[in-house]
Amino acid sequence: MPATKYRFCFGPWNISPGQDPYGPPTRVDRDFDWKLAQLKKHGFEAMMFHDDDAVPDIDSKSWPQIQKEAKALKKRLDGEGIAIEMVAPRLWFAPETIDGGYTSNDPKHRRYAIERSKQSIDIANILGTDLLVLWLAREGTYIREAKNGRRAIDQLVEAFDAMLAHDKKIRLAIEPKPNEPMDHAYLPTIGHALAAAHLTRDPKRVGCVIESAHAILAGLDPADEIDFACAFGKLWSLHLNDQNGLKYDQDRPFGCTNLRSAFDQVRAVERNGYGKRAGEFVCFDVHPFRTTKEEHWMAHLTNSRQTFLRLVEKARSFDEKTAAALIKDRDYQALDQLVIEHLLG
Ligand code: XUL
Ligand code: MN
Repeated sequence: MPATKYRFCFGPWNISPGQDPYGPPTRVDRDFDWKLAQLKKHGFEAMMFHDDDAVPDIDSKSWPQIQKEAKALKKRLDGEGIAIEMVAPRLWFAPETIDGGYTSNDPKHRRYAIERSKQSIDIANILGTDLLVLWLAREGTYIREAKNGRRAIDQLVEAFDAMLAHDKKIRLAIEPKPNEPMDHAYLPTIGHALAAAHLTRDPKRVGCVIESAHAILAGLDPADEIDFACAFGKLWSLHLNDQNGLKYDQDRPFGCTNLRSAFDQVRAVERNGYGKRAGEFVCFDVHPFRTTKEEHWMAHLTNSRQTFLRLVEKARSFDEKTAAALIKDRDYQALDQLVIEHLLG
């Protein structure tokens, strides 16, 4: 089988200006044109979009206006030869989503979340992608007594069903994350996401996005999550990054904290053939360190891409024969060192 020729992707939010909960931006934000030019210049071929990345201030605009702006964006990206990887409804900013989207305790707000998701599907259609990513940011609780966990699953499935019914071709890719902004999320792992998929009206069209940091936050191995999702044919997007332990979501450059885990993720990607099918991109959901100067603003993305490609070489040149012999001999001590020497070498 020919080797995968990987294609890379990021979202406009990944060129972030450096704000955190404790301080303002440290770089003057750049406009979309600049971000797009950077994407092309640095060897990326696709962009991810939240609905309001595609159409800013979306809630203040009419559908004809949204449609017009989405069509203009599509024309622009086609002209530049850039693919649109996915659209994701941003259901965590608006006042209507303070208590969650699909699982808000207020029925008006649940309706808002579903309507906004259907609108995102219509935008995805205009932009030419059949992938709707659902990061279920506020679908959880600060205190568990605030919501009924059983009802929350029913509400999530009801919302997924409404989206699947709205469009016969759309595929929903759930991006689980166990915590942040919530104390606990209702679909914290890939296993939960794929189990929930089976409660929907069309399980074939409900899959997932794996983000390395989110898996680590759940105490899981991102490489195992990749293998698990691929066993179901459900890995529909991939957000590679890194995370140093169980703390706030760090979105570090790929390989920054744990190069060996990054190597294992690349091996999992390679053995499952992710990246071979049309529309499959390696996305980096990474952010620059707050200290980053404007002239180094793309380094977290270009470094992640470079590390990924270097690790592809490492995965392809790994001494599989020796590894297999050591596995047969149950000499995992030597296997461990084989990996370490290979990564150091
Ligand atoms: C949040 C996160 C999001 C999604 C898209 O942690 O990863 O940026 O990838 O909504
Ligand atoms: Mn992500």
